[in-house]
Amino acid sequence: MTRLRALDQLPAHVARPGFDRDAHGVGMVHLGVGAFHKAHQAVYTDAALSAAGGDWRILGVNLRSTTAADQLGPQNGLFTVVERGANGDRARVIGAIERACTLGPDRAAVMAALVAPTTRIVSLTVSEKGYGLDRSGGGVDPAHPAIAADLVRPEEPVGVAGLLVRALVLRDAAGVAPFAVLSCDNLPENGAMVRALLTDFAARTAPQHVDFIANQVAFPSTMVDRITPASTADTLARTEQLLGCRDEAAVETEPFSQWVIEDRFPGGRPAWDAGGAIFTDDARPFEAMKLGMLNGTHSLMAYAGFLCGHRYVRDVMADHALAALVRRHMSAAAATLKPPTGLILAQYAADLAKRFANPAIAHETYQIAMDGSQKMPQRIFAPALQAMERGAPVDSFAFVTAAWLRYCLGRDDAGEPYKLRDPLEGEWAGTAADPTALFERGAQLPGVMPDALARDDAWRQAVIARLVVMVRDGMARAVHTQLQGAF
Ligand code: CS2
Repeated sequence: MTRLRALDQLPAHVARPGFDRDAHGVGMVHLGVGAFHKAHQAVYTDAALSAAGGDWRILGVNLRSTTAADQLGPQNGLFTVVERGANGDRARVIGAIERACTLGPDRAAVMAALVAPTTRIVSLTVSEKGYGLDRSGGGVDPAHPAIAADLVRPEEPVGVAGLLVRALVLRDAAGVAPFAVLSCDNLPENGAMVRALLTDFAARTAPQHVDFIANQVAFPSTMVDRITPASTADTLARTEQLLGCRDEAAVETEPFSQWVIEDRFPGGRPAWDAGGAIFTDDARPFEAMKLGMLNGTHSLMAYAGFLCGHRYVRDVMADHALAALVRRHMSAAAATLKPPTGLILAQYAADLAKRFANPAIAHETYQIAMDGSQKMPQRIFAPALQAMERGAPVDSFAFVTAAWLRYCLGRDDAGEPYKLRDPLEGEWAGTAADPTALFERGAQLPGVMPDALARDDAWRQAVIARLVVMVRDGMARAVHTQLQGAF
């Protein structure tokens, strides 16, 4: 089967870039070229290039994985996004990525792009755990493997903070204006977070450049949203049918997409609004809404759903008891929020329920369950604290917390073991299936459960009561007890 490589080989029904790829230079470097970047920022950038042009193509960089480079290399950077929804499947080939490479073998090219004056934005999707953040104090976690390595050898960085600081130091020394840093991960105030990270890393390795990084680099915060499961053999087979050729880099995603961005780009930016992006002065209300209502509910579906034997999110939505808890959780999260201007939270919740139930999207609960220790703080604990401060009920947050702790035992209700896939996986080794011990272990993980929750008696009792039923009678029983309000 021929491989995707050029646009003129595509059938007419496949959408394609509306710009001449060779006529546009690289203006962005993106760290973390995975399915989400390809289905989200790359699509918006493609629309921006089609509508308004500019030298805004993307150099994709992965720190360790060679997958994107291996898949996109033979395809001249082209790949397909298949949108799967009620109106069937729609394929669109994206041309915004010039090429993808891997830091190890391509270090010289990556550094050259990062210091080039033409690179005006560096965007990131490296996942919550990729940054090496100290979750309790802000700044860097010196125990994070990449941070530890880069503190010792800052001139040959292997991690996110080390690489960005190195590039900014070289720019400062050469008198080159900085690039804007755009974190596109599901972390609250992701711009401020990455600013604190880089400033702290610089204070430890290049103190004379701290001022440049803290005061001259723009760190706009952003909210990103598009449900994008990991690609599978089915994704590639489906794409092959639509394209008539083979695309090893194809991704599938839902029709919905949202991007809210703080408009602070001193060196300019692509016309992402052409693809539907919303520019704002303050992304925080959007981030809080999405983290609490979408991602928090996802975590509920992941832990409770996985342990009830549901492989996909859509199966969770077909389980009436769980679907009812999903709706309740969205309401509980909504009650902690100030709605972003122009949005109605009840409508947002109703739209989310439809998105979760999309029968064409095979989004694995096990995929979402990954890295719970990095996701729970902003998705569940922050809104739980808000609810507590307002005197609102915390029972839905306590239920998700109990489900996560139960999941961290690493075996399902039938005793089948699974891997947690969490950077703190080792902390759980040997934990007994004892509700109090599980709560204590979770409460003691560094930087995960805020003290104000961990030390609150009512919270502790609410979580432990749910764990008692989950451990003794299984997750399905706990779901019903929660639904009946019987805890
Ligand atoms: C999910 C997110 O895997 C997860 O943790 O909650 O990746 C989610 O699908 C996206 O944020 C949707 O925009």
